[in-house]
Amino acid sequence: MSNLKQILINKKICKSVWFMRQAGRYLPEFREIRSQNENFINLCLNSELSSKITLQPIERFNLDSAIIFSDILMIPYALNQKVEFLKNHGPKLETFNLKNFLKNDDLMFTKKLKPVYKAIEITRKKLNKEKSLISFIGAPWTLLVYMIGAKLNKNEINLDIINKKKDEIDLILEKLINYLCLHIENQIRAGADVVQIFDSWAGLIPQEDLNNFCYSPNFKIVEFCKKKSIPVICFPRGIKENYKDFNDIVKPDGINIDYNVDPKWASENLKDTVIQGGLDPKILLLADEEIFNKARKYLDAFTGLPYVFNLGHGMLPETNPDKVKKLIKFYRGY
Ligand code: 1CP
Repeated sequence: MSNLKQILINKKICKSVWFMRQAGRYLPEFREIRSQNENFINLCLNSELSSKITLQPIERFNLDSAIIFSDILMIPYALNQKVEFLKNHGPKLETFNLKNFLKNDDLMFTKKLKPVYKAIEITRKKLNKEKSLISFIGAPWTLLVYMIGAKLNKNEINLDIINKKKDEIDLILEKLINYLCLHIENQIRAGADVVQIFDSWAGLIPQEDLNNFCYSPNFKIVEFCKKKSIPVICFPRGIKENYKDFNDIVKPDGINIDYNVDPKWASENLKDTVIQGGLDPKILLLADEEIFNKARKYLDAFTGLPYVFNLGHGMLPETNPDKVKKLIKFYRGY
């Protein structure tokens, strides 16, 4: 059993490190491949290349887990909503159409994502048995924000759209939960052994809607994973002190804290779960000693508890891979 799984399932206290967005943007070997593959969705659908990119950070840093190279927006793609990644702009989705959305079915969905599952199969064969292969999904709310075009900029959403379409949104979330559970099952069947749920825009949900849009959908997916004995890590980014309610209600095996959550507070308030991450990815842009000092703060706060070393959000594109290497060395020796 991989060490990540042992920590999540048996609450074993041992070292385990991987980084969100470890495969991609900041690695020169990724950029090389990316420069020859202009269409990002097609790159995610190229099983051989996707597997190769997944393994790049493992080869470079000998991390304990690999996360499959794909994207949360492969779900709207598989549900026949056109997705494009524009240079220096981010993702652009075709206008949402409920009728078209409801025409989808499980068989078509699985068929469109076959190359992702194939990439997992290829990667699992090449990856050392002691290492986890992490699969992931975007949480229903976070996907919805992209799908209905509610995202205004980095920190704001169009609440008018949300308020005007509440009934429709409940239906979309319900359907998404089913497809996401299917996607998890397919990924596990292909050889992944852990799943992480990215609720990247949970912090934008008004307090009174948290239950409906965040806790409840995450809970349903976690319940599904538990029924299938699939270890699951949740990442409800940006919900501040609501992390405690989230953890008490959703009860995932692991919870990734973001960099605004104080590690000491987390160690005292997030009970019966394995904590992962927290370190601000911006720290990796600083001098070595400053990086180590910040890392120490997390490692000290979680002494005697099962803890997975990771970041409080994805690695930044401007990160120098040598700094990553030094941080891993510091962690292994601490
Ligand atoms: O242009 C490029 O080269 C593409 C950059 C890129 C990469 C490398 C995107 C576009 N997605 C990815 C891969 C990716 N995305 C992984 C691969 C495995 C890894 O290395 O970790 C993962 C896990 C994701 C997850 C993802 N995609 C999230 C959740 C995590 C987070 O960062 O909050 C989100 C929100 C996305 C959407 C997305 N994908 C890409 C962009 C530019 C965006 C939009 C981000 C935004 O709206 O700000």
